[in-house]
Amino acid sequence: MASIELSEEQKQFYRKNGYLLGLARIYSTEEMKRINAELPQLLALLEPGETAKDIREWHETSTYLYEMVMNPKIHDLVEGIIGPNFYCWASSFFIKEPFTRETVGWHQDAYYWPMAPHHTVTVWLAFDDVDDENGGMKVVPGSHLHGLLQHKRSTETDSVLSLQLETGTFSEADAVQFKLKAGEVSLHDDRCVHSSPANPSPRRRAGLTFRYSGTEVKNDLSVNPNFKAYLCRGVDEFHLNPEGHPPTQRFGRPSFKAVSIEEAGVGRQG
Ligand SMILES: O=C(O)CCC(=O)C(=O)O
Repeated sequence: MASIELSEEQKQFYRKNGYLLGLARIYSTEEMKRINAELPQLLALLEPGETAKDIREWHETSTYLYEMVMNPKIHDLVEGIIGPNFYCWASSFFIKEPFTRETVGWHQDAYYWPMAPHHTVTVWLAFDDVDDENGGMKVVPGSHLHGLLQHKRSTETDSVLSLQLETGTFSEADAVQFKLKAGEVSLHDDRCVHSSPANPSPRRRAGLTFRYSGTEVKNDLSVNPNFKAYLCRGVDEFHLNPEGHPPTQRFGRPSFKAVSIEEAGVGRQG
């Protein structure tokens, strides 16, 4: 597979702004068709009352997802941000069906996660073309440089998250609209302020997130006890986290219910 390493300019942009767009495509149109065609088999494992947002860490039990987690092209991008030694610990869907009201309130991922130090990048893989019409993500450039901001219980009843940033802690007017073609990815830092609005359009907006951290990042098992690190590149000199085992079946769900980011370590400082 051809390497798609980040240029020095792209790395600098990420350091300054906390996100990256305009990256080489990870999956071709044909590959995305195949990935989308298989998705219903994963969704079929949901139990009554569950939705796609309950699919968390199923890469641990589904080669369908694990193959994406371990995609060398994605690893090339992550290595440019995190460095040579990193692991993946999370995957989750954010699917907005056409004409739906669900939003993602303004937040910083690191506020929720019981992990230190902050050295995590999210890879957001577009399953559909995503833009301002179907609820694409918005990110505030440079917001990752100001530490963790105060969050409060969400007052947005349609938000899938339970917390949101206090108004006045960031400048919404500065936010950049993410636009991606299916098969492309964006990257964002775990302290970056971001959100996404509802999807009033007739087009689905589905994305799958993967979270990659440097091997020096430790999860607090007392808050997120099922945490498993899957080494992707390099060596783990620190052995701070339990290691995961690759899945053997195409589609399967873990026996545990993964801690959602809303329920995990809330209010950590960093
Ligand atoms: O997909 C979205 O709209 C939000 C995703 C998000 O909050 C994240 O990846 O951290």
